[in-house]
Amino acid sequence: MSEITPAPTVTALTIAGSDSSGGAGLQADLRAFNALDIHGASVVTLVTAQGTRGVRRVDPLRPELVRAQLDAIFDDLSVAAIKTGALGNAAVVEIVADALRSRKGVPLVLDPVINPTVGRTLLDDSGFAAFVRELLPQATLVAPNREEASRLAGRPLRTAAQARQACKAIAGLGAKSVLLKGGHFTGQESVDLLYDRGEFVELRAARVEVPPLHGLGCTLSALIAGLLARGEPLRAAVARAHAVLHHAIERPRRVGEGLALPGNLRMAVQATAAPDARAGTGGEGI
Ligand code: PXL
Repeated sequence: MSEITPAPTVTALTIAGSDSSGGAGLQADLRAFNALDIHGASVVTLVTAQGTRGVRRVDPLRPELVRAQLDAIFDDLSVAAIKTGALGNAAVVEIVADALRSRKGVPLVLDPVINPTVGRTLLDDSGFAAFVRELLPQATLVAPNREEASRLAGRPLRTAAQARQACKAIAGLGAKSVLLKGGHFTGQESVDLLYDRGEFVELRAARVEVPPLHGLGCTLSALIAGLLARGEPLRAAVARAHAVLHHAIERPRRVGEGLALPGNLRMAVQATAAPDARAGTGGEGI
């Protein structure tokens, strides 16, 4: 009997917290990688206890255990892109930053998770300082929401002009590009603002009447990391991830009494594929 030799599979890595409800965190990241048909590896940084009504408890893992997971992956798997989510504290941030310093060519997407929509903090103050000092300078892209951008830039963020200034300030901290997500602003449209190599690109979407959703930031940054792993250029990856997420936002799902979730991502990937790719038979559609 002849054995089938599997082809090497594109692999992305998430370094993030576990969300027991399955909506955000590494569970959302792995779902996004899977929707793009790439393999997902995961380094768990912390464990949350939460349903859809908020985070009840957060326990960071022992730093040695985070390091052991990173070593096990980097000793063996070929990782084509990395994203980080909730990191918990400075000890974990430093271990992650250390491991990533020896993987300089690999695209790195940072979701600077600090506070969940409801519940306890996911990055303490010294962890935030370590994040700015050690991880931001390594980032291909950092994708803050309004509150995170305001904290990173050290100033309030109300107007469009302030949003642009904040992007520049955050790039000044060392990130190659910045995606300021518009979901937490108000207005008829949600505008995500990408600042990349000195230029701004606006990604606009009609604000849709949906219940408050959970896991959007994780999903977006994981989609971007996944597309970068597939070799997409940054701006194309951000635009495609934005379109995929928007499709899923328009089809929310309820799994509990609290926050709802974006809809099926695999369907969103297929529905937003270029028309010629959709017509093809391979089902690639990326
Ligand atoms: O959405 C940010 C986030 C990231 N990671 C984990 C979370 C949350 C929000 O609840 O629980 C583990």
